[in-house]
Amino acid sequence: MAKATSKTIYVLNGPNLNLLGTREPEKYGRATLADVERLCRDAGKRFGLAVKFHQSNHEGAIVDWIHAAAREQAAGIVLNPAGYTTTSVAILDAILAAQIPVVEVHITNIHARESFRHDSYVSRVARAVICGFGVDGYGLAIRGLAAMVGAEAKG
Ligand code: CA2
Repeated sequence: MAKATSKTIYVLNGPNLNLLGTREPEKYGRATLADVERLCRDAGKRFGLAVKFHQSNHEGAIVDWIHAAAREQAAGIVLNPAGYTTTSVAILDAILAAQIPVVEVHITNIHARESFRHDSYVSRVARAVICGFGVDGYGLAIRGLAAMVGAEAKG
């Protein structure tokens, strides 16, 4: 894979993920979103990648950040679309337009949960999908994205 010129990745989080660590720990674990941000920045650093980390409860904000990532020619996006996973054609269209690699992440194994969580619009256009590893999935996604774009581990 050719090296990406950009050294920035976006990590985008959908609705209700601001509640991480404060509710339903049996499902989503005890790490907070601030812990996830730290984990992502540390993982990015290992590959010389700066991380722009965002969360929103609003679909349009996520679409806007995908556009921003594309405009800035970011190396890629790690995206947990949360409740928009199975509903958002707008996010699917934004990913198609962006033409940069997207790795979809879910904290839980969505395929072992209710059937309405299974059919992800994002998976149709994502370069890779990770689910069921808890918040460690974010680190795995960044490692995978780094390999995809030819970012080498530092040190
Ligand atoms: O497993 C995931 O990461 C999900 O994307 C999480 C979404 C869910 O709708 C998807 O099916 C799978 C829900 C995010 C809600 O986050 C909360 C975190 C803590 C407490 C309550 C909700």
